[in-house]
Amino acid sequence: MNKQIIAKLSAVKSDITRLKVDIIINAANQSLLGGGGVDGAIHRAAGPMLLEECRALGGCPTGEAKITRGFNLPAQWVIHTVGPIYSAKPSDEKLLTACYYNSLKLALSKKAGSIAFPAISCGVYGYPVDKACKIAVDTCVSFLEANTSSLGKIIFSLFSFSHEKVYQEYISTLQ
Ligand code: AR6
Repeated sequence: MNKQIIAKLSAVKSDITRLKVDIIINAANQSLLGGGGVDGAIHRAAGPMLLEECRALGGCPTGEAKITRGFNLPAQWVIHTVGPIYSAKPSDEKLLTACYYNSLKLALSKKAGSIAFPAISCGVYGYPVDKACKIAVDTCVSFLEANTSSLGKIIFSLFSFSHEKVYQEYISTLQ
């Protein structure tokens, strides 16, 4: 495993709405019109202009991603992606992988130096965090390997110490 790539990854217990990164990722729903969890927190912190910009996007299918400005957030951009509702079927993994891949592609198009992901689908959508963590980290590593020296750092912003531990332990197995 390429050490320089692993060094770009970190997992921290944090409120993603407070991170001073170029782009944060939102775990949204297909309407893109806000909701609870991290989606609600991002809309509250960004202010009402975010909802206005989201309204013009016309929703987003599961696994895809769309970008808006960050408005009052410290982050300049928000990438909204829609994770799968966990069903224990093989399609879950495909769709969650697509969320990370499509978000990373958009981040690359903005030449982002730093981006932060929440644990997409691991709240209301019920995805087991150990499975979701592996998909998140593996997809980011593959993307960085295929697009060397493109993106700067990738932060996994976790909302609990238990989730932080799952991510940190998995990342440490890669080194
Ligand atoms: N910063 C970082 N992570 C957070 C924050 C925060 N401020 N707030 C919550 N989390 P969820 P989902 C964590 O439910 O499962 C929404 O209503 C949270 O602890 O936000 O993809 C949408 O509109 C969990 O680990 O997203 C959709 O309807 C993770 O973020 C639906 O929920 C994701 O939990 C999407 O469900």
